Amino acid sequence: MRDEIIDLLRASQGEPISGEDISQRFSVSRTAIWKHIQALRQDGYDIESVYKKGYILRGAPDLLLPGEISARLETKWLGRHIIYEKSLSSTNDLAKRAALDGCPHGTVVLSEEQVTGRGRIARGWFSPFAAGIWCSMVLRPPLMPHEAPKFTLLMAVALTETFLKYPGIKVAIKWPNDILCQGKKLVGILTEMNAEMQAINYLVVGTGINVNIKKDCFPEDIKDKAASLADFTGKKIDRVVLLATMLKKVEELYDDALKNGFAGLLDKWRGFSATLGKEVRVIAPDETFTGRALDIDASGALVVERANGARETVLAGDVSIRAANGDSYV
Ligand code: BT5
Repeated sequence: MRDEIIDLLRASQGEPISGEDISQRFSVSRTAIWKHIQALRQDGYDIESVYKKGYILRGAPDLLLPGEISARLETKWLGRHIIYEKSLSSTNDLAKRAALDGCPHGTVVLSEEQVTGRGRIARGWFSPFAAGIWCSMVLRPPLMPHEAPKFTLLMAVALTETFLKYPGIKVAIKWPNDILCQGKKLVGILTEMNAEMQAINYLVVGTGINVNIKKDCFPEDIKDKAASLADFTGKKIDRVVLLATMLKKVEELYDDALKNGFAGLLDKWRGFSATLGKEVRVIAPDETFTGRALDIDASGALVVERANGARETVLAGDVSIRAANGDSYV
């Protein structure tokens, strides 16, 4: 009901609507409407009461409230079911529980902050309140488990295409799961899977986007290598609009990949890559070596040529790229 009240106030575009009109519209008492208005104010909506005229919506809170997102969402299935919390341990953890409980394909889990946000291999992810998009999507593609890594690439391409709409942001994708702007990490992606030998049960694709985190708010250990989108646009970014745009893009790429295959997506990824053609240091689970990143193969694995000409196919690991002055890997 609260989302509907907000929709109604928004549609009236600054003209007051009386409590009486709203109560008739929803067939509830005026007291019930008053209580809903109070709760909406608690959520941060700026709702003015004009004596003897009614309520006017003056502003929405800077939060990823499901009603705000739905009002802007143009997707068919992605984000049509949203689980929203103000604070969580990790959106990926809640998404996995929701997936096990049978939540629909395309469910999106959002939290304004994560207390123990996760990177890969038990690393942390800094996720301060209302300053980023900490989001996990539950996807149930009818595919084999070895296809799962491609969804990390899909997410990276979707975000890169979304960011192109923001002037000043020129991003590149670092294999396998980072998006960088001027060498600083803006986005990290964590894809987790529940599968049987022959089929994916579900994927949880977790995405952390630094949107409006102030430079001096990053913790000491990452402040030199992390950045926010707002650092490059020079002004605060509307997270609701960004999220709705990104979900539309992810849905488009997902539907296309499932219908036509991943080749087109991999080509787009190659075009956005910060890694290909560069001297890289690969820290794979079993060894560390250097070489030149040549390509990604059809499975999304990185192909690296060592100095002796031997080619390695890297399925998982960290990659650092040799700095332009050749001194170090960053
Ligand atoms: C990642 O891991 O980059 C995957 C991050 C995924 C985060 C999302 S948020 C929503 C969902 N719920 C979760 O709990 N996780 C996902 P990795 O490549 O392992 O990088 C982790 C490293 O990035 C850390 O060890 C830090 O050095 C650095 N880091 C941590 N927080 C950061 C931030 N906000 N911005 C940039 N770098 C960060």
